[in-house]
Amino acid sequence: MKFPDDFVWGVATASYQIEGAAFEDGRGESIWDRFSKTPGKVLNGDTGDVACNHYHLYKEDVALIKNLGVDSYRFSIAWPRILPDGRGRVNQKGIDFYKRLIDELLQSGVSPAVTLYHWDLPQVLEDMGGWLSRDTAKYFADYAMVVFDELGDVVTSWITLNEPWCSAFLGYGNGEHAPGKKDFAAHLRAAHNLLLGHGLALQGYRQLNLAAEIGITLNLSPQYPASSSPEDLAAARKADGFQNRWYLDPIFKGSYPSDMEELLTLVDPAIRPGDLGLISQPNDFLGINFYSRGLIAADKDGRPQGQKPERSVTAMGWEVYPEALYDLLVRVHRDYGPTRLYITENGAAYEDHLENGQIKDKERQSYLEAHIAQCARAIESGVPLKGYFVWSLLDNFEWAFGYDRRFGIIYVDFETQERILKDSALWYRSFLRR
Ligand code: IFM
Repeated sequence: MKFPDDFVWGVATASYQIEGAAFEDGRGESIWDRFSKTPGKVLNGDTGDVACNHYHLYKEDVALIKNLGVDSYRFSIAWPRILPDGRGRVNQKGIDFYKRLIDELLQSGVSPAVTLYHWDLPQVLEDMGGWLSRDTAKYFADYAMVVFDELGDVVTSWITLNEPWCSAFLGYGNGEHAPGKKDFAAHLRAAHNLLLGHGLALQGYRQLNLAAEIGITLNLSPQYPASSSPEDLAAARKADGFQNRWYLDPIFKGSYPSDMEELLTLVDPAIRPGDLGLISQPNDFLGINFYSRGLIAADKDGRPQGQKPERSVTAMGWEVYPEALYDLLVRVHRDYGPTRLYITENGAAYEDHLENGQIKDKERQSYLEAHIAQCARAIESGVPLKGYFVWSLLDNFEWAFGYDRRFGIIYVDFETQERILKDSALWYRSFLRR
């Protein structure tokens, strides 16, 4: 495997999934606080109240990051820690936490890659309509400006949104995530307002003339037809439109996919003149979170139906199919031509067994090795892939699955908060040394 010398190797996390300290130092309530405390929404009634207690253990965690030998650490900022009311009053203690964290990283020679929105919307804004309201896009840009102002001189890389498909569809479409709304048509409005928020934040950022790069992260997944029948081909194309092009097209082409008529009529009322221009302003990079592929057949009405995986699956039930990452990278480069690409998340949940102080997570290690190999292949084919971040540094709060699914390369004992490097972490460290 060959990688350029300046290739960025990293690990990633997100605020609600690791920080804990949910009620400390003036942090406001987020939609995930409310949702996780709603009976039946999260497995075992787990919440992010304590999570990995990273808010207090950040020094130890940065030492672990340094010890892995990565170049960069991707984490997210909790909007309700900065603006407990979603807008207006700034909570200095929240800003100070991220300043301390970034100082610690910089002193350790690790560059901070910061996501502004990884799903923890202030609950007060949800009460005013959340992402179904256009105002939230503006409040997001205002919040971003506060953060740029405070941390703009020390951050290396900015990501506006993490996986808007999840915020929109899982949050407002099928209700599996906070805020738990179930309205298919409405979720497309949420998606549009999220993208608008990205556009407004990007516009504000450009006026500051800061040096750091800025982009957006999408969760993309190639959708392969289950057969070569015209019906399956058309269904796979639809699934691709829904999952991938609905976000890629507005960001890189300034329009929603023209072949998705049924969705276009639903989103139309939300679009105002100028919106798509804002959304498609040039960004510096596209972040891709990649986990698996889709295998799609048409049902009797031609609708896309996911098929049973052909290969082994992870604890999430997601098929392990590394070649899809190569196909995806080549296709995104060819069809959209982003200046730079990063894999901002890639990793796997497996059941881990702690034996004699060790976790022999061979499957996770093979997953990572196989996907990194596909990255090398893509670079060889001319894809401007500039970095790769493992999801995740630590076992953490896996949203609706609570603490039941472990993605970390570092094991967390949630009773004692002890961290133990899994074999996959030891492998990643020696791979990076080599
Ligand atoms: O844990 C999540 C992360 O927050 C966003 N991307 C997918 C991961 C695994 O489900």
